[in-house]
Amino acid sequence: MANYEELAKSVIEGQKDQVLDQVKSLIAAGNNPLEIVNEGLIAGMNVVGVRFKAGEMYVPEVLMAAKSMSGGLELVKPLISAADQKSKGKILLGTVKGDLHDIGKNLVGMLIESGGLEVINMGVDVPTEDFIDAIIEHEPDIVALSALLTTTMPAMQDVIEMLEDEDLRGKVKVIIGGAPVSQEYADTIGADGYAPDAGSAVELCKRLLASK
Ligand code: B12
Repeated sequence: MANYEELAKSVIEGQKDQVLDQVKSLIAAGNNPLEIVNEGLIAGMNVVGVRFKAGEMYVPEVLMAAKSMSGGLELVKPLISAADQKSKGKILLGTVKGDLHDIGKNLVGMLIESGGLEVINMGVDVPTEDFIDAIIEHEPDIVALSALLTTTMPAMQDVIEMLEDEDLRGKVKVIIGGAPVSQEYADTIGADGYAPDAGSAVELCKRLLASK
């Protein structure tokens, strides 16, 4: 029988097939899908983050871990997304220009979806003007921007400034997140909100939707 600790270990080792088998067995055993994500998949990826930072893991290994985690997430996703629930709000989500990190963003998207909101995921390295075009096309309630690099954080400010230039700022709330981002930075660039993790991102979206 798989357990969360073993699942986290398989993520760290980048053993995708093992991760898939373990997630399937945890689901079959009736474990809570959110717990599988938080205590297995994310727990493993957190260790990867620490080891990568310490120079104990290298990019190819990190990518293998990331792919394993994403594979596991895909299996759990249908169980926690309330697809048949009527959407209570529309969220446009993307990683800003120059930034290829998407694990945390996808997790945020997945949990927001599971909270009954509609998510349009634009992917990674999204040019500022593409966000603006998509906001015009889809008219989301909230645009959620992710950045994992200090060098790409300013692209979040670019989106807000372009929204102001296009007279769209009043039409959409902007929230930001990602490891280097903070509430202080959100205040500095005039974003409507910041959340440190996927769980609080859902609460933040619901709070902003309620105040609309
Ligand atoms: C995995 C990873 C990669 C993978 C990305 C794979 C992928 N598909 O995403 C690869 C190998 C490609 C990669 C590449 C690079 N990386 Co990298 N990477 C990481 C690592 C180890 C983990 C990130 C991660 O997935 N964490 C797990 C998720 C679950 O957490 P998260 O992303 O923080 O997301 C959570 C919250 O932040 C929040 N959140 C995230 N987005 C949003 C959005 C909103 C709206 C909200 C509300 C909340 C929210 O909720 C999420 C879930 O709880 C981090 C280290 C770290 N500790 O963060 C480095 C790190 C981010 N990378 C770093 C660097 C330097 C790079 C490279 C430049 C390396 C290089 N020399 O090539 C390249 C840049 C490529 C590019 N242009 O983007 C640095 C950044 C340093 C800095 N301060 O700028 C870090 C911090 C590592 C380090 N300490 O040096 N990386």
